[in-house]
Amino acid sequence: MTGTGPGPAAFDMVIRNGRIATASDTFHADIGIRGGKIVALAQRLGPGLDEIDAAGRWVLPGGIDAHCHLDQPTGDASVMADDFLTGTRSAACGGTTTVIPFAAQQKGGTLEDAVADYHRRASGKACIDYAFHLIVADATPHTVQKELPDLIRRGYTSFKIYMTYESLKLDDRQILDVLALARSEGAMTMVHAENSDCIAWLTDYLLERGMKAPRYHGTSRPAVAEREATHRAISLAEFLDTPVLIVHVSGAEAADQIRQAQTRGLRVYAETCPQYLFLTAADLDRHGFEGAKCICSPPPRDAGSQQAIWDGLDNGTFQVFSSDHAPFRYEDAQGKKVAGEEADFSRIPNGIPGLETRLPLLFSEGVLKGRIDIHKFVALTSTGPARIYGLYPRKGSISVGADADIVIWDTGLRRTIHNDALHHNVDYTPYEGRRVTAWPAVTLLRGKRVFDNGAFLGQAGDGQFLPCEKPALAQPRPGRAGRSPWLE
Ligand code: DUC
Ligand code: ZN
Ligand code: ZN
Repeated sequence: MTGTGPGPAAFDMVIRNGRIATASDTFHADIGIRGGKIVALAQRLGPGLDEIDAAGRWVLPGGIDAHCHLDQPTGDASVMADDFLTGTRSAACGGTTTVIPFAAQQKGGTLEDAVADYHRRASGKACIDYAFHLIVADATPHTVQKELPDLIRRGYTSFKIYMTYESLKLDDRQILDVLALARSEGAMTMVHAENSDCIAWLTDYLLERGMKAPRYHGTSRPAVAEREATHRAISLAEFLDTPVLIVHVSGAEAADQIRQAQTRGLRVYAETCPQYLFLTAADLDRHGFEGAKCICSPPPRDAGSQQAIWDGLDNGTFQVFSSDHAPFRYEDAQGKKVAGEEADFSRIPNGIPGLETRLPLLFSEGVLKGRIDIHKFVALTSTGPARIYGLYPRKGSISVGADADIVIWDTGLRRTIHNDALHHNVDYTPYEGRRVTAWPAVTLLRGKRVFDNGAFLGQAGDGQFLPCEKPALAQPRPGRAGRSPWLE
């Protein structure tokens, strides 16, 4: 549609008549976009070269998927199905305009090499904007004291550490080294919290008794192992008086630890994901090997856990809702079947796809069913991650000066999720056959339509790398002198 008003167009694009929602407000206004930025918000703006009538629709900031794995080397014969082209294409079609995947250090390797490698994988391929978290898998003095400070200064201001997985995990002493560095540099530490030894012990126990099927993946990683590690991660962060963010929380046990810490005044943040709202252990018990499609860690749990996660989204325990997209094809010798269909659960790659379905699922089941309000939806899926990872207000905001990353939503739909309509490179979705009632009508990346009326319109290379600021939320809480006297 072209602007029809009098005089030369003042804007590259105007979105008219929409009902705009931010993390705090709802208002009706036109949005004027020039040079990829929001430059005006007002009742009746002049013409744009391009215009969209959003009457009767929600207009929200573009989604930020702050936890996804794209083209990440795995360390075994499996290969991730999505690279930066197919992954970001899929994200855009589901209303996401920024992704933050992981540049993962290999044990024995450097973070610098991981970052350089990851830029090569992303550059020229990404269709939406992207930043990188680091994964610190080898916390040597060189990595912690030299590489991390350098990289933080260059815009890599968050890093994930693991308490489980043989090739990735750090021990408590190493975790302290990383947390101390995060504190002194003002970076955000994300923790994968599961007790490694409990899982290894129980895995051996199950396999010795012939319990090999995919469903035993869930059995081998019980909630108590997640709860213990969550408690320990929080305690280590408290010991050093520094913020920490627990990723992919699966249920009440871990959520309770986080909530208690928050109530005690600690800067403990948390993320959860669609699989903990929409899947349970029963999905790992599908016929034959099919349960492998839903193997991820921590595993989906039960209906009570799902309710606890909904409660935590509503009551503020969680600040971030991400996909943890970790894509492996099912019918593929480099995917879920990398060790064959007879393989025991411990040899099945962990991870499920979810970049494209994250927002429609939460909008449908959360906002439209009254479990969370529209502001919470925006906070969890866009503004919260932007603030926590140092991208705000360029991202995660509908305000003058922000990037024009905007999603216009269709609601009241009756749509069934089918994998063949998705845009990732995975041959299944765990949500096959599930009904949704919301889907993006239009996704704009810096003012450009990348998804419109069911069609992907973006291009490889449209996405820009985003260096992140040091997040204010990663600062130790002021006024807590004396809590950790060993730091004075
Ligand atoms: N768990 C992770 O920690 N990362 C990727 C996939 C998964 O299931
Ligand atoms: Zn993880
Ligand atoms: Zn992950």
